[in-house]
Amino acid sequence: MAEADKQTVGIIGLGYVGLPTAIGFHDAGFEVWGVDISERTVSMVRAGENPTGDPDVDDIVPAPGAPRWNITTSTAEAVPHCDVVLVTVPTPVTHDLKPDLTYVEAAGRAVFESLPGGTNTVVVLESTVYPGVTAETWLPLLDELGLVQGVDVTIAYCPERFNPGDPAHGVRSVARVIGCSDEQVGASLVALYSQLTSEDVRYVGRLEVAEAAKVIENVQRDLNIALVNELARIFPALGVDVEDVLSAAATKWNFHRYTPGVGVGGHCIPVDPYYMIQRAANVGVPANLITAARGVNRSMPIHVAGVIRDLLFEAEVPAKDARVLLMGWSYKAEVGDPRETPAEPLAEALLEKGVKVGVWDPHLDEPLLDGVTVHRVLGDADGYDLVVLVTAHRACLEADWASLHQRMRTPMVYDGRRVLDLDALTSDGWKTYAVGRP
Ligand code: SAJ
Repeated sequence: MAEADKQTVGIIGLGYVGLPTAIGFHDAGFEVWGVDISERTVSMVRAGENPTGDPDVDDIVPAPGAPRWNITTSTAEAVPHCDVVLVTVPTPVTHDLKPDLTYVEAAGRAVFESLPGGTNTVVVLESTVYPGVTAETWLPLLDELGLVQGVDVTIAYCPERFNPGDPAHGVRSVARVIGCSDEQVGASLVALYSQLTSEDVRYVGRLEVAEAAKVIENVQRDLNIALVNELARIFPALGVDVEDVLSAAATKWNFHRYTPGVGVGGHCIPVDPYYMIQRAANVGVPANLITAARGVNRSMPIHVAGVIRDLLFEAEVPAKDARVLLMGWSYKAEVGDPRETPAEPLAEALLEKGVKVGVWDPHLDEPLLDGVTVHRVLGDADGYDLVVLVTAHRACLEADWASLHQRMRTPMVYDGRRVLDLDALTSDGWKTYAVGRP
């Protein structure tokens, strides 16, 4: 492989992870070939625009005609130019919560079919998968295409560790781990990624070690969130606010503070545990704790819908006449990403009870769910009985709550993320409720 700083890097998939990665390598001085199957994505990126929902990417897409910046829909065009090809395609779960590896397979096939042969091009999977997927999915393709590892191609795994909406942890400032069966290629990838990020880059041995590290990073996060969500259902029944308990516990040096909420969304945390569950099932080892944590987190939107129904009943607002406004729809603050958002099952549960549901999310303007009224501006939302804070966007916290109060039919607010100043809202005349609060 050429010296790290003289290499040409290909990125397959220009989404939330791939585009910032392509930009990061371009900023680091590399020749970059970015590939996406979407004409819309390619034309927007070529025009210097940001096709992702992550506002941190808004102003960093290279301008049209920038040197060393080649964007195309054709893998076959890009790959022959590349010393290293990074694959950053989605790895969602199917409707029955099984890992969907079709994108990984299709992207791998397109790359391997485009290899010139004899160049030992390094192909790195960055998408989150369970241990064993890279080898199981890609090695059969090499055999099928008559490609020889170490001669035509070497495969590796370097999990993306990207936190949308968090500029402090962008691709140029996160630690990385690299798995590869060939130690020398592993070392060369350490040199390559060390020019992308200022943080630690480490060769960790086999593909499976790096694959597993990424999955359990997110499994651990899901378990920790599930714990506080379970506590958020226990402590109100004891007449205690869970936030008081967690804040007190967090004074201990090694207590990790998480926040209960209306649910766990996104394309990482609620998805990756199913990869671990599936892998454990493949080898006949139970993953009871990981499975139970998923159950707790998936139950939160339904739990909150039940609490809201009870609050409306206590306020003598009949469910069939009730109107509830969801503040926020995106799975996470400061990004416009509806994937796996708990807002959806929450809205569905309320609609099933006959409640009319509206939503205002300043980061999202696409139609969100049949039957939900979308307010482009908060000022259009009036006549509601209860507001649910679903996503802690700054715009939600800083909204004009006083004028919203005037427009409410019944001024009730439910803080689904424990980020509102409930005392201030109470003194402003709101009836305030929150997840985990008695
Ligand atoms: N959430 C809670 N309580 C918490 C933390 C999160 O309910 O205490 C909810 C969020 O509201 C959201 C979901 O969980 O709905 C996921 O939140 P997240 O902060 O984990 O955000 P993600 O999904 O963008 O996670 C990304 C991941 N990054 C990568 O996969 C590279 C994850 O591995 C990171 O740990 C996470 O960012 C982060 O913030 O560090």
